[in-house]
Amino acid sequence: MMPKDSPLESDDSSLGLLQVLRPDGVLTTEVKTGLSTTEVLSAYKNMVLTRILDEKLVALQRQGRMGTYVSCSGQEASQIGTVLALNKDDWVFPMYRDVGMVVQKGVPFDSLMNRLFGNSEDESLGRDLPNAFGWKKYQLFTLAAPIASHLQPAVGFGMAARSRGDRIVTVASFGDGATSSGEFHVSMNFAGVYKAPTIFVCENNQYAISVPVSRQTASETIALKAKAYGFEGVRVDGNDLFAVYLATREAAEKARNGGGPTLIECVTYRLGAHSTSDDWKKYRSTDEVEEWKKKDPLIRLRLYLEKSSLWSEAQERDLRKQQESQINQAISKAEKIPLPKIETMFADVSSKISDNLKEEMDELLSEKWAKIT
Ligand SMILES: Cc1ncc(C[n+]2csc(CCOP(=O)(O)OP(=O)(O)O)c2C)c(N)n1
Ligand SMILES: [Mg+2]
Repeated sequence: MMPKDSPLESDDSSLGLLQVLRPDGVLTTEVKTGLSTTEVLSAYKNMVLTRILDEKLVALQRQGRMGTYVSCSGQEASQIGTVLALNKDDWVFPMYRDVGMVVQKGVPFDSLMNRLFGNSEDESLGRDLPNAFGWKKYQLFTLAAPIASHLQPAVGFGMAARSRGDRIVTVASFGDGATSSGEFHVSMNFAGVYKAPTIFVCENNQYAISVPVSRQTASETIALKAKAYGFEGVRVDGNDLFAVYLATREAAEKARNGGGPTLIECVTYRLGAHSTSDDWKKYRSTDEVEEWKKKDPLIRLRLYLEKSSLWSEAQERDLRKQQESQINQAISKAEKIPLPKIETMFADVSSKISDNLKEEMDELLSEKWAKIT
């Protein structure tokens, strides 16, 4: 599973940590990633874009301009490295925190903004949670609020595709907290027995809201859990784009060739709060956060690019300026689009609006409710 010459702390891929790029931007080994300079630069730009966007969206929520938002800062390498290793037609079943996956999947900015604002041009007409990133045409499965409820669909979808002769893989992305759910067990077990072409990507960001991973499981690592289901678990440095990419690429190749599932534990950290609804200072120390900031996935890749003479201070400045303006324009455009009309709540539910729903719709549209619509 591991590149032969990769430096692992352990011979067991589920216990050691695969790291290719150190926090100081130096490669730990001369592993060939197979990525072109253009691909690495494009992934880096998407990581920066995701970070700027993330910070902007948290600020918008604070200003009362957007609803609840779930931040992904710190997890960009896990998210972008995963999608970078997939084929275009592979399906991703993301979790709410996966803004980086959405960006790397190529979802147009306008679609993403319309979803976050839940306006009338949002494909799901504001019915989804802002962080529910489903778009069929970009092979992104929609999310339901219960943790890990998208894992079984990811396994079933992969098996259905295989029985139709489609050589796609499915990726189920979830957090450390999700591994305590029944759905995690059922999905891993089913995938192991039926050799589903599914990659389970656990973004272990150390917390489930305020619960640290040490209270989540007594298992030595999360990757280790795969063994009990009869397949391989791999533990990677989730702040290292190259490590995530290599592990996922190998898992995808294996799944595509009938070798079954893999569990990849991306060891990472969420730099911000769980969502715009909590205060991380209540359950984490500033020292801990500062320690993780030193392992920031963006800084590490930027250092590598600069050391390789592929990037400069001036290019960074220009990129940020250009991306900030792109983000600001997309926000002001999405903010001006009106909310969906109230009657859209009743559309697309069944082929014909039933009498009782029609009655409710008429009442909502009547003068009585006019003020709140
Ligand atoms: C079944 C279920 N229980 C509880 C919740 C409330 N909840 C929302 S997010 C979350 C934490 C999940 O943590 P983790 O899986 O580590 O993902 P993270 O948010 O850290 O990325 C919880 C408990 C829920 N959505 N569904
Ligand atoms: Mg977590």
